[in-house]
Formats: sequence, structure tokens, C-alpha cells
Amino acid sequence: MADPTVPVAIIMGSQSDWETMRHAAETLDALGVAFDARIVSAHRTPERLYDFARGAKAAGFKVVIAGAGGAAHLPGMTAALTPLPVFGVPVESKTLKGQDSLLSIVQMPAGIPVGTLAIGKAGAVNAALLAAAVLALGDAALAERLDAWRLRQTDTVAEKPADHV
Ligand code: RP5
Repeated sequence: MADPTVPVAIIMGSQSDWETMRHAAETLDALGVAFDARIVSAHRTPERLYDFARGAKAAGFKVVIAGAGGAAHLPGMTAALTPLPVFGVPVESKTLKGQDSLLSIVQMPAGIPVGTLAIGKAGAVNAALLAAAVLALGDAALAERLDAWRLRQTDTVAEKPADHV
């Protein structure tokens, strides 16, 4: 059954990705955007991935944020199985510092797009901001909250650097 009150799905390949992906969740919280966070592994739970992605639109989601590390197939496979926009967050891996994650998410062949963000926390935060910007196109109140979020960010930037912060 579709639930239009939860427009964003945050999925990740492993519990270990939550340390990164929680920043997407916290950013959506700050903007008043409801989300559902789930562990969905392309490698370890392929049936769960298929069921989630095939049903995501009917479930009422409007945007999917998918975080994964290493040979990160989750965002691309999800994008292949749903017409919804998918934003991919490369999680920093231990061995290759997330460059493996970045390249395997960003380098999609033409035809199935994944909007790929930066490695790690910055990517998770920006994925949430992009998701909110997409939703704000049809939600004036959210557009105002997003503007306010940016204004607060601007207000935190000092004009001169301090020796001790
Ligand atoms: C990927 O493997 C996950 O997205 C995670 O980033 C990486 C390592 O997973 P764990 O071994 O920590 O569960 O599928």
C-alpha cells in the first residue's frame, strides 16, 4: 500500500554503512522530510533488493538514496529496477578509501542513471539535500525549509578565521 507521507527511502548495503548514511537521515530529519532506512545488500540479500526496488514506487517513495561500499552494486541495481530517481553515496572502504565505491557507483553505462555524490559523510548529507530539492519542486513548505537551512548554514560562516574555534 502506498504511503505518500514517507517520500524517501534510504537503503544501504550493510549495518556498517549506517555510520555514514545516518548523516543523510539526520539531514532529512532537520528538513522535516520523512524517510525509511533499511539494509538491502545487492550481494548478500539479492531477493530483498529485488523486492524493495520493484515495489518502491508503489510503496509511495519518490526518491531513493542508496549507500554502499567496495564493489558497490546496490545503487545501480536499484536504479535498474525502479523508475524512481536514485542517488548513490559511495561509502568509504577500508582498503581503497572509497575510491572503489565511487567508481563502481558513478561509472554507470548510458541508459540507467545514478546521481552519484561524494565519498562518505559529505555525499550522504548532499544526497539528502538533493532528495529534498527534488521533493521541494512540488512542496512549497519544504522549499521554504530548504531555503532556511541554507540561510542558517550561511550565517555560521565567519568572515575571518579564528586561532581557536
Ligand atoms: C558493501 O560491503 C556494504 O555496502 C559495505 O560498505 C561493505 C562492507 O560490508 P560489511 O562487511 O561491513 O558488512 O556491501
